[in-house]
Amino acid sequence: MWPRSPPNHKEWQGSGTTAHFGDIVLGRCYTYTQIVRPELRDKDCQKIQEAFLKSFLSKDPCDATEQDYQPLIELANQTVPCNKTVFWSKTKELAHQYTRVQQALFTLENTLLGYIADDLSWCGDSGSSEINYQSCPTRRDNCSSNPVSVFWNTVSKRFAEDACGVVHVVLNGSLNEAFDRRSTFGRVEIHNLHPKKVHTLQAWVMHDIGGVRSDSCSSSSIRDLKSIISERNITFTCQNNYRPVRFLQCVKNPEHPSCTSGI
Ligand code: N1C
Repeated sequence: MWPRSPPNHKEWQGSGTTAHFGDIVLGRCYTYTQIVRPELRDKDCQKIQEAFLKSFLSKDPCDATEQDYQPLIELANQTVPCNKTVFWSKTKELAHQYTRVQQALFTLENTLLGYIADDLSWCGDSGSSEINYQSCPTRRDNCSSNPVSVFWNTVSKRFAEDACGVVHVVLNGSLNEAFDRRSTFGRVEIHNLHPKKVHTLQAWVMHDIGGVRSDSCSSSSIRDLKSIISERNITFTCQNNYRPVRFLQCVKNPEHPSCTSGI
């Protein structure tokens, strides 16, 4: 009897596990703990790799849970200092460019777990202990509890719970809605900030240079965000085109009028 689908048959609609997944995880773990943040040099990258693999191997890839990732999260645990957390939504590249310059600031990908998993894909199968390099399930397979989505939901929740002081978010003001309740930021992170620890959320609404100014601090989507935050007894502030981040956008467009005169 053939135990599973034959090789090369694509079971799911999403791309499969990133080639060399295990090696990439181990390599990124060493890069981060030995070079990027040597204060974490005592982390056990072998154990972290093993815990990551165990979180999804031999399991139904449409039934991943927060618990699957608890051992990994505990091994990789790290403290982000107060006032240094940066969230983002639809502005990943810009937010990362900013934290690259402001090295004291942390997006989730500037923490060990986010750094290891960034842009990777992974899944297994309940009927085998192998990594599935052929295909992985997505929402299109009617499988929202897939290992990658559950991972980002779980670690985003934890990242928000751990935040303290003033926290920041970089939003995309060139979209129809800079704040989207369905995004990870809108669905998970803002609801998991602890009002006793986080006193202010500072939003930076950035417009693409030469793009449309669809949404700004005075728009309805940002009013929506403000009301959710205020109801949670956290102070909300908002700035359009926050200058330090605008300067990064201007590096690529130095002659644009918004970069040569006061912006
Ligand atoms: O849904 P989003 O953005 O609002 O999620 C971003 C938000 C950030 O503040 C992060 O802390 O949630 C966290 N986060 C990641 O760090 C992350 N890295 C990679 C959430 N998702 C992340 N990914 C992948 O990008 C993941 O597969 C998820 O579905 C997308 C979300 O990107 P988005 O819609 O721009």
